[in-house]
Amino acid sequence: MCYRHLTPEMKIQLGSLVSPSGFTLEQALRSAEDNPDSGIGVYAGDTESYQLFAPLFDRIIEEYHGHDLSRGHRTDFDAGTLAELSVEPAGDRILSTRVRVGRNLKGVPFPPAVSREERQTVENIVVSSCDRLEGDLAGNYHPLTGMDEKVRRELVRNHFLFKEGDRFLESAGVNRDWPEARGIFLSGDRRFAVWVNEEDHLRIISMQEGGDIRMTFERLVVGLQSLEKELAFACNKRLGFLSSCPTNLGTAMRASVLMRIPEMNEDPKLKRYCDQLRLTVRGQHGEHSDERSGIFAISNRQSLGVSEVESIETLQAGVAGLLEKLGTPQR
Ligand code: CIR
Repeated sequence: MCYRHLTPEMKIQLGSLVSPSGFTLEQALRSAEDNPDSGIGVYAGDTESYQLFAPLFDRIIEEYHGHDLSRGHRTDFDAGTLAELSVEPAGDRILSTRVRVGRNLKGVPFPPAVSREERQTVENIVVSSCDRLEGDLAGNYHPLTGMDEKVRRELVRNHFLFKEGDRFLESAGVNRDWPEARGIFLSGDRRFAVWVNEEDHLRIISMQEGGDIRMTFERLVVGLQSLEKELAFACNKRLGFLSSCPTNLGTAMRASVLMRIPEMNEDPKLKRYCDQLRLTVRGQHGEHSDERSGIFAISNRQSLGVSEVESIETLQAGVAGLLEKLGTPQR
C-alpha cells in the first residue's frame, strides 16, 4: 500500500529527513522494499517519525483504518456496557480468547530504531514493573537469552511466546541483536503475559480458554492499569497509542477468538463473511501463517478511531453473527 501513496514530490520532500533517533524514510520503507507482498510495508522508528513522515504515513493510516484523521481518537476501557456472557456457552467452536495491546515507552525509540543499550533499559524497566504485579497477575519473567529450547518451543506452541524470524520485522530492523533483551513475563495462571521488546516495547496480553471475551478484556484492563501506574506510554490525541506498525495505531489492541471452522478450509466465503462483520481472519499462528488446520483467529480489524470497548463490542457481535451463520460444527 505504501508505494501507491508515495509520490515523487514526497520522495524529495521526505527523503532527506532524519528523526531524532536517526530514522529515515528509506528505513521506514525497507520492509516493503524487501517484501513485495507487504500489505502496508512501512514502520515508524519513533514518535517523531509519525510527524516527520506524515504526508506519506497519514494517507496510509487513513486508508488502512478507514478513518479521517481530523476526527481524532478516543480511549474507553469501561467494560460496564459489554455483554456479560460468553458468546458461545456450549464451547463447540471457540477454543480460546485473547486480547492484546501494544505499547511503547514515551521518549524511547521504537524497536525498528532502538539502540542496543536502550533496548536493555526498556527490558529492565518493564520487568521491574511486571515483578510488582499482584494477585492472579503475579508471575515470572522468562528472558529469551539462555532459555531452555524445550521450554521455548512449548511456549511458542501454546501461543504464549513470539517466534523468531518474521521477515517483515527482520527488514524493519526489529530483530537486531536477537535474542538479547527480549522475553516474556507470564502470570502464574498463564492467563496474563507481557512480551518485552518484540514489535513494540510491550505487548500486554490477556488470554483464556473458551469464548468469554468480556472477562478476558477485564483482566487486560487490570494489568494495563497496574503497569500504567509506573510506565508512561507514547500516545497522542490524533493517533492514540503509538506503535511501530501503523496498522496498530489507536487502541493498539487486537481482540481475537480462536475458532474451529474445518468446513471453511481454503474457502473464500469465510473472509467475505468476516469482511462484512468488520473482522479479520488469520491462521491460528498469526498473520502470514499458512492455514489448513481448520482453526482460525477471528479479530477486530480497525484500531484507530474506535475505542477499546467499541472494538470488543464489534468482536462480540461479529462472532455471534458468525456462529449463527456457521451453525453446529462438523465432528
Ligand atoms: C505488512 O505490511 O504486511 C507487514 N508489515 C505487517 C502489517 C501488519 N499487519 C496487517 O496488516 N494485518
